[in-house]
Amino acid sequence: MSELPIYPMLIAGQPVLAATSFEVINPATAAPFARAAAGDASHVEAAVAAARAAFPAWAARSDTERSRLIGVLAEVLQANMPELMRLVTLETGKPVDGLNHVGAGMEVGGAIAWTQVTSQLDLPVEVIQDNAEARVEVHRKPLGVVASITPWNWPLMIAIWHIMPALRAGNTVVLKPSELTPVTTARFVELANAVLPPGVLNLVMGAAGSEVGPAMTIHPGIDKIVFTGSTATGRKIMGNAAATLKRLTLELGGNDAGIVLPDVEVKAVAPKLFAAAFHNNGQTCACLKRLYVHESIYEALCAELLALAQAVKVGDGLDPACQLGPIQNRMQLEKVEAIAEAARRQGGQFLCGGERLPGSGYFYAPTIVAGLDEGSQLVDEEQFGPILPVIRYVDVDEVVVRANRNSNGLGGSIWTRDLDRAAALALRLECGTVWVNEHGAVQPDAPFGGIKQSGLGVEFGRHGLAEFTSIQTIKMMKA
Ligand code: TXE
Repeated sequence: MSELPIYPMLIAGQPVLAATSFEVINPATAAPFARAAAGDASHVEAAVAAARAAFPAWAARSDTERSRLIGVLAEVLQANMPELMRLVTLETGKPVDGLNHVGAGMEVGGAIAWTQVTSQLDLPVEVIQDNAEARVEVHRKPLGVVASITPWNWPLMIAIWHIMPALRAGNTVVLKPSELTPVTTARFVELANAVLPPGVLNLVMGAAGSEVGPAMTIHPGIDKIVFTGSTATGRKIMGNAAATLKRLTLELGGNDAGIVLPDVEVKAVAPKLFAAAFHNNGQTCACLKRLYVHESIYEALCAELLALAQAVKVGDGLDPACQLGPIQNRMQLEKVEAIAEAARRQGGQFLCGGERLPGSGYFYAPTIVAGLDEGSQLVDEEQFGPILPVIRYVDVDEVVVRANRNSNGLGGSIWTRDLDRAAALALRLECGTVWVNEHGAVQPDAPFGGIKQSGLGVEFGRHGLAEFTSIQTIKMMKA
């Protein structure tokens, strides 16, 4: 029997083990470092029952009280930051600090910041009409039980993005982390349950291919699903949710284009572009994934990006000097390899990388590919890994059309010193967020979400909070 620690589920305030458990792999070594309880549909039943039982009292609490408790959760995260950061690095491979400071510290620090900001948000009653005849008020009410299903790239931060607005609005939650990264989430839910009433925040876990996720998406006791992950799984969830008309927020894949205009200072923008594409090894939904560069600066910018890729230190994230860790899992490593092979076949010129790095972990060299256009897999599909296509363009108006010719619509960016021109171009990009002279920087008070096949709805800020509520209109006739 393994001596690895087993992380339990948490249902109705109690730790729950299952008949079996599954291994959690450290991608820097490809060896297991922990196990997690392998739940099944019966655990989903129990967790939903607990969340339903806890819902009326939680919804009835005052806004001030819920806001206060969420503020306490931010303090709990802060107090346990070193332990949580270590767990993030062990299960995701993310370096402690990381390229451009995007690492485990940012993951836990971001979780704290989002919790603090969400604790301060509110959705006051809106008065539409108030005259001698009538008063019309619009109230925001919690939905009931929210199911959160999270991915492996930012497991703690994305769980926080889901949970905090759901709780703030008065819902109770059943959370299922990715089978690849359940540990930090399990530890956080344990800590949070010392603060929250039993049943308000429940955790179920399932091994790869388990029935847990699908059981949540069809359960009649769940009112809403908030999901971050692949477009393919998002479609399945939407299909399953149709039978009970569950509310949905889906944050799915992206294939974000960055468009670099000829007026930039190449040396100044190159490090920002490199970090936007390669932080967390490209495994972030809003990483820069297609880089369009004007022909007049194409060679110069490629040379700068190459120098940056050659200087970056890749290794075990526990080594504080490392800027990039391993790819998070074997499946993703193999997917990146397959995309690199396709890029080779399709005529891509590899400026660097294009191969695994030595060692037992899932390490892959930062890879830059020139000379490809739309019609190649690396440009058309989300790579979600450390391999960036740099695409030449001639005409700015034409490149906007090319960038938009993609089924994804999460983010995009324009790089120029001419902010008026950037503002006009931004409006023409078909995506949920446009950044100018940066890429991928989300913040807890600004809405973020995808259009087209990148998702449904938004997260963060008041717009995101509203998605965890239903509207009730009350019309009172005075005469
Ligand atoms: O994601 P899945 P995977 C992309 C990335 C990657 C691809 C596949 O391109 O290569 O997705 O990764 C749960 N009902 N992104 O397979 O399947 C699953 O257990 C309910 C982009 O890891 O989407 C996990 O908790 N739940 C992305 C979660 O869904 C189901 C981040 C995500 O897994 C389910 C991650 C089902 N039928 C990967 N099947 C981003 N946008 O940031 C799986 N799950």
